[in-house]
Amino acid sequence: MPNLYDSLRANFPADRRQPFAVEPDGPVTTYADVEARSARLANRLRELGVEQGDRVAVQAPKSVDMLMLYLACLRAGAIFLPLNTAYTAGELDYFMRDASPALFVCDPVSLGTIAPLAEAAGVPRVETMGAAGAGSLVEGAQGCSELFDTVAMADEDLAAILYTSGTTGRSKGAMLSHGNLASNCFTLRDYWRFTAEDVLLHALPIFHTHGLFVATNLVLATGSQMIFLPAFDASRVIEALPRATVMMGVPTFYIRLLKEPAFTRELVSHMRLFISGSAPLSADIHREFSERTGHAILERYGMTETNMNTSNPYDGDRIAGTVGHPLPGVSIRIADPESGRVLPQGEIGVIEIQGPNVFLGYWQMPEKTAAEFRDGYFISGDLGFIDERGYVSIVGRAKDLIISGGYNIYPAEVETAIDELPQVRESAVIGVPHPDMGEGVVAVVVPREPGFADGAAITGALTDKLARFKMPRRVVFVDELPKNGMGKVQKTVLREQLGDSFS
Ligand code: MCA
Ligand code: AMP
Repeated sequence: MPNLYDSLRANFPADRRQPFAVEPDGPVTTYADVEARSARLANRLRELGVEQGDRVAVQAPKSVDMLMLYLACLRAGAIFLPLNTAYTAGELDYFMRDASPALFVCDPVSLGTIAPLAEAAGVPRVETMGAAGAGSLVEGAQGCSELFDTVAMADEDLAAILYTSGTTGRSKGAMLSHGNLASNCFTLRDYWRFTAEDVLLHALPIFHTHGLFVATNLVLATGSQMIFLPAFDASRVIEALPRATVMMGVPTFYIRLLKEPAFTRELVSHMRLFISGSAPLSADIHREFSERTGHAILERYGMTETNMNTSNPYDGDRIAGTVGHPLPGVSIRIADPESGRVLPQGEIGVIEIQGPNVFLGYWQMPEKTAAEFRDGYFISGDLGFIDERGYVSIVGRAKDLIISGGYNIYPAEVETAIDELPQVRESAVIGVPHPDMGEGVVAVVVPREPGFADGAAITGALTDKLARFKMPRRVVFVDELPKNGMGKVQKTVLREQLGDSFS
């Protein structure tokens, strides 16, 4: 397969005046714009010294320009590296040093913080990109040519690196190739029956797989269009839905829409498809949604390292509480977490994945990569089983991970930050049910001084260290943590004791 951009471009509408992205109260970006603006940016990247294989790291507000930069990177053979806008300076310092990008693109308002950070980390260039066309990168590209010869790429050449946190603290850069992204996108196009007639409602962030690859690549791969919202806002989504045919979201989107009286059966009667993923969709929400709207949400299962693995069927039963069948070309098996023995159908074990969608490994971490594969299968860390009809269900996680509103939070990272505080002897961080976010973060803290119980002092001291979505929403003080005979904290006990923290 050629460069992913060329594979996508082959599906752009013949009439390039057709819209690609429509921003309510904002401009329309046509497919002619997509070609011209991505070419200008690709030429500008070259002027800035970005070569094939170089990383381009981006922490910028959601914008169509950022998508154009993603395409420019594909075209120039550079590796796109988007970063969550919530990351703090301390978190960014790590990414800069680990990925050594040739260029860092940041929000103009963050330049004062980012420029010295980048200099100290040896990043040669910093450019800015704002929400609405502002910033030095796009300005600098204005005079560049609208023509650019897209670089030929092999399937295994890198297209993007996306960082995912690890159970042992350090974030790992998942290396995704042109072949990974192309295979998944064209598989999903066929599986979900995407066509040029579709209008996707896009309210997801674009620094993760869901909003960037699943949503955006699918639109480009069908020459269809999207309604591009800056973020999820229930009333703006309700305003835009009458013009859409498909919506993708994390469960929190659907939980919030169901709270809106204006979200009615009539409002969505024309819709073709609602898709959910990134976190478990409860069977209750699935049921409530279908009672209210007549639509069965289609739930699918993915990971940063693998793109999408399974999906409920388009035509057949979309079964609440399951994530559906392995996608065509994707092989899924269930293994014993300890021995790796492949388990018979129906038994619960760790989900392992093989296919053209599975990433190439973690950036500069060959040992970690090797440790997460078994006989060519990627060990997901999710626990599940496959029923007699071939539906996969996820029942838990072998990895200590919290998913809040579709964002992953690794307790180990939060515990390390809390344990460094002078008031703290030790801590344990758990996720418990949260009505809006699915799971909410609770920190259980043993203070150095008995009687110390100032939760605000703890979260206040974490502000510069942790992105705000990782912040504990409740801090509980205890004299000691429950531990087993090996001295390991019994998080199950804590989850039972504190399970109703947010109810
Ligand atoms: C925002 N906040 C959060 C979250 N988001 N806290 C916990 N969990 C969150 N997910 C905090 C902010 O820091 C802020 O805190 C306060 O909530 C309000 O911020 P605001 O921006 O207004 O938040 P929101 O609009 O309520 O955002 C919630 C959201 C958003 C709409 C659910 O988080 C979101 O768009 N999530 C989608 C994530 C996603 O795309 N995941 C895909 C990953 P404070 O007031 O303290 O400052 S890709 C993936 O997982 C795989 C591959 C897959 O299968 O898709
Ligand atoms: P990330 O590393 O951000 O890509 O998150 C991937 C993780 O999200 C998976 O390993 C699962 O634990 C979880 N996940 C994604 N989709 C679903 C889903 N439909 N149901 C349950 N968990 C999901």
